[in-house]
Amino acid sequence: MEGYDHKTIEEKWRAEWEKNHNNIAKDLSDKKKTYLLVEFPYPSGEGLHVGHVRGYTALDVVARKHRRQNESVLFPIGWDAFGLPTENYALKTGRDPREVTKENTDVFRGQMKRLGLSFNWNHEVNTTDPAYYKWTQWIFLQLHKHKLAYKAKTTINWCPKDKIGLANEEVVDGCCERCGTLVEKREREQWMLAITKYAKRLYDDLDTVNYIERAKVGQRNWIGPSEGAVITFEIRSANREVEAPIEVFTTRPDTLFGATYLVISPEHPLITKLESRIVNHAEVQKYVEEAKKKPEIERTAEGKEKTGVLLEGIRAINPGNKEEIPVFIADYVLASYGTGAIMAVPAHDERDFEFAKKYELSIKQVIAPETGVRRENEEERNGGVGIVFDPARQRYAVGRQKNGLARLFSGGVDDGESIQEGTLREVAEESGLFDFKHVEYIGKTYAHYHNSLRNVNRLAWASAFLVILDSSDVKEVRHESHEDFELEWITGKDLWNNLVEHNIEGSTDHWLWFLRQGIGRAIDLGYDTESDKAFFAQSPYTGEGILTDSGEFSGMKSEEAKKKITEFVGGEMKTTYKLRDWVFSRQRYWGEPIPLINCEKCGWVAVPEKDLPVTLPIVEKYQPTDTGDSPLANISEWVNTTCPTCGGSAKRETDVMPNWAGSSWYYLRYCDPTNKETLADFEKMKYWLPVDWYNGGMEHTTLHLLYSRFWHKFLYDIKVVPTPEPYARRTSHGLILAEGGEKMSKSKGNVVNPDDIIKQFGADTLRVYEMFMGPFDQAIAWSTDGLVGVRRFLERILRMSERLHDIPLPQELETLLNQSIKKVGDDIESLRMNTAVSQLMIFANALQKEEKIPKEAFLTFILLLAPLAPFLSEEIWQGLGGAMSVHKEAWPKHDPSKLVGEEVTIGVQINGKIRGSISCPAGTPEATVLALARAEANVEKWLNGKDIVKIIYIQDKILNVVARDA
Ligand code: ANZ
Ligand code: ZN
Repeated sequence: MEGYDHKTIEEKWRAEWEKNHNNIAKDLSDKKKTYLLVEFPYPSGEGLHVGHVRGYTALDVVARKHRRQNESVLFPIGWDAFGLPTENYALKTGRDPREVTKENTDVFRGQMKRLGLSFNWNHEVNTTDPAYYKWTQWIFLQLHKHKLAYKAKTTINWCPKDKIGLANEEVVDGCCERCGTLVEKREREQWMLAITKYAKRLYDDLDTVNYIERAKVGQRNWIGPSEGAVITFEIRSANREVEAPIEVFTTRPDTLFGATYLVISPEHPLITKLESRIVNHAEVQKYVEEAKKKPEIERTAEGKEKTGVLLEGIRAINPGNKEEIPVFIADYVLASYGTGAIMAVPAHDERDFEFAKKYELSIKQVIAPETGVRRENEEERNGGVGIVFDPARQRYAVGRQKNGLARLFSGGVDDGESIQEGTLREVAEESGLFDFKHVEYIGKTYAHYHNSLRNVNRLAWASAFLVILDSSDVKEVRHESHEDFELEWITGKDLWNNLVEHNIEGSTDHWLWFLRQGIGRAIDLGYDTESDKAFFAQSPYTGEGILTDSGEFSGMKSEEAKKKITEFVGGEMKTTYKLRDWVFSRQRYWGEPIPLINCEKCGWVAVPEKDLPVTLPIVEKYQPTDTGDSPLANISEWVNTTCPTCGGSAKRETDVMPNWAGSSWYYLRYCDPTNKETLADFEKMKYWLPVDWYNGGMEHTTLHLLYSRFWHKFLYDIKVVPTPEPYARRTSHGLILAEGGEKMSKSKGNVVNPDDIIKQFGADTLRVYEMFMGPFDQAIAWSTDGLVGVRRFLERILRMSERLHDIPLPQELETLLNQSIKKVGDDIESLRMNTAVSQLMIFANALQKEEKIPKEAFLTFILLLAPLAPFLSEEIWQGLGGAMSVHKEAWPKHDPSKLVGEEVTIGVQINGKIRGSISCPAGTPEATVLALARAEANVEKWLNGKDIVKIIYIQDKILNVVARDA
């Protein structure tokens, strides 16, 4: 470490910059603006962690570069300071959370400055500052005014330990996200925000923004649009009177004719409405009570045994075929989705199938899978096949052809026969078997195949029957001339394997489908005791296909039938969303008070805007209440107030806002953090918005982004903000794991504290190391070796600065210099910080090899290094006579005519397959080649979301990547 006294260097320049180098973002300047945003931290008692440093440093590098491109840059920071840990800590120690927050933010601020983060400190905000949350409350009042905030009785997730209502997203696997306690259900009046009213726009407008794909996917899934139909079923009671109808939501209206029962959720209002008609009401009521206690995920969990109760005394009419069908309640149907009621189609839906099996309800196939591939000159016909089983032998009867194929006995239908009659006749003629004990229809397919005996292509409506033999006696066999096969007995699995072997272009797909179902049924009936139960199981066909048994719609493609059937029954096509309204109440102290007053006469009345903010009362002591009310409920001087409308006595709302509130709009306040008249001046917002680049953790890409986009769109609608979207671009950094790859956690004692690293190695080393450690969007393990390597690199740079000569740039360095300018610049813009650093290392190595290091080139190197290692760069720059400051020097420009050295083409293999190739200068290092390869969509497609296990790079020739699912 000798020679590189990072402590002195960093302290000196930090003080110097504070004096002369304050980053002041100039509003409304003529310059091009760039608004760079990082997620503001929750100022916990633990201080910054190295994960913060990764995201903040990256955008700090970007900010420093853009300032030097003569742009007006806004790069603000602040504190998302309401929240449970502070509240709990304050509760435990009996201290005021304001004081605790102040201490914590002071620590964070100091750390950020030591890191050399060039935030615009004059734009700092704090969500717990009444001058800030005045406007959070103001936005809430606008939402309330526009009927987007409403109070509703909901079952909430209740954490009995934290005594707090949790939003769905704060419940992880049925437990409280914070403390891990099993979450209970409670009924409560809660303030809700109607985010669902914005579902479509939040979904559609994702097409207009540049977010990393994972963020878009996360949001799309969370919003979860589902296209379907709402269809009304008439309800009749026992005396055939018509009762209130039931509306169902279905994504498969094409399966209507297969709806053999209805299911309504236990919370459905119809249960109360029809109380007098439901004969077994007591039993039903008991089921309802139990269902209410269960969390949603448990109710809908896959593989969980379905339960339900038949509503005796009422029936529904299927509007497709007018058949009367039973109605159940079952907890697998959720009240909060669609219409809270479904038409059950057990032949085509997994959950309905399971339920129907259990309660022995009828299962009716109405969609036939289309199997095989379409061929030329297909002959159409209807036919049936028999899956013929002899229980005594435990074998299936097949016809063994000369070519080795085992075929099922099958044939066409003659005039006047039903399919079943025709099939059984063919079975008897072809096999000689006749002594049938049990015959059952299995299903239908629409099959393209080649009949090898007749050598014709066929398109057939094929039906399958399970035929159980009473005896295997045979009568005379009547083969037609082309039919050349022998009766043979074979196990189910052998038959399956034989058909698979001869399955050319899906020719036997329909038979395979029949076998699964038919043998599954034989097992169910107890006849086949040897076949593999798990393998041959009846299952619903959930795909698309051709309609069958559906009246006039039979023969239609399911896709087309969706609309047609919906129209036919007077239903309505509708998109439903998984997104739920946002539960906005928290029963806590340390949050923004909800600015509403409840008056007995006037109801809920908004606090007049002039009276904002409604500040949190300062109290000696506050405790969560046992009733589940907020601690504020105990502070009567605060709670009791007068009604703004009638002047009568009234009470304040004691719930506070959730953590998400302050962070939903902080980027607006940054534009104008001290404005007293409005949340931010419109002209200033017009200048700065939208945020050009927002970086934050992967874990916030769904909810936080969605919530703030919702508020933003609302504010846009009421003309408070100038743009329809808040963030033009969103990137995310991956986690930093502990050395060895585990998650960092206090309990494991493997947390790396940035303060320690700064002390021992310096902030510059920490910054450059975190940028160099790996691809920015991926999780990466901390490595002390890597850190030490970076420190040595910086030491070398310092030593090189003592060996400079005023000599012209040698020819061979010219290309590298221009390439480095271009590459470092490009990489910073695309957040490939690791390859930017490796390019700097290559450049430095080349300079170092020169006997005399050319000063000009070295200074250019320092200009490129400056955003990454701001302290050391300043030290060297000024030491060499540069002006104050290196951070005000123009960003270097490359000469495009001097870029090309020798170019090579490198093949990219992923898991042994060539997936693309890239061109780059000869000698490009592995990390850069990998980054370039990943920039190719075709390559990235195979790596996206995967972990890279191994890289083998043959210089200038081929890059081999071994990856596996993360
Ligand atoms: C009949 C049907 C037939 C269905 C079929 C599916 C397959 P997604 O895709 O997730 O939106 N459903 C509707 N409301 C429900 C509720 N409140 N609770 C539980 N299930 C509900 O799912 C839509 C499908 O889930 C709907 O389409 C409905 O079942 C069921 F072959 O209707 B379907
Ligand atoms: Zn009143």
